[in-house]
Amino acid sequence: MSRKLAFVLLALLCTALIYAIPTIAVGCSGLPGDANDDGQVIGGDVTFLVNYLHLGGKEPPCPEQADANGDCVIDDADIVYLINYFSGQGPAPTFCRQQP
Ligand SMILES: [Ca+2]
Ligand SMILES: [Ca+2]
Repeated sequence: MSRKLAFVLLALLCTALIYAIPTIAVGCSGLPGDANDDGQVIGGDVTFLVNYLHLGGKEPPCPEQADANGDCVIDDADIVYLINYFSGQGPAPTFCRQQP
């Protein structure tokens, strides 16, 4: 099993735990890649994006943070981007830089 596949499976398995713990909305953390706005950029953000994009989960509370690759769109590329970042094979998340 590849490292990336193992990471995705682990993220999916953590879904139940994440949704079992109530969260308090306190505003945006300001961290690119923090899709669930919990103040950290960790595997839970991958889980959050998988749930949002494929399983009917909640919308990102701060959409600009969920756009991890900074291309101004929230899609599967952001999931892959975060996985690459966590595995040390990609750059850190960044914000969308819209053209003027
Ligand atoms: Ca987070
Ligand atoms: Ca994106």
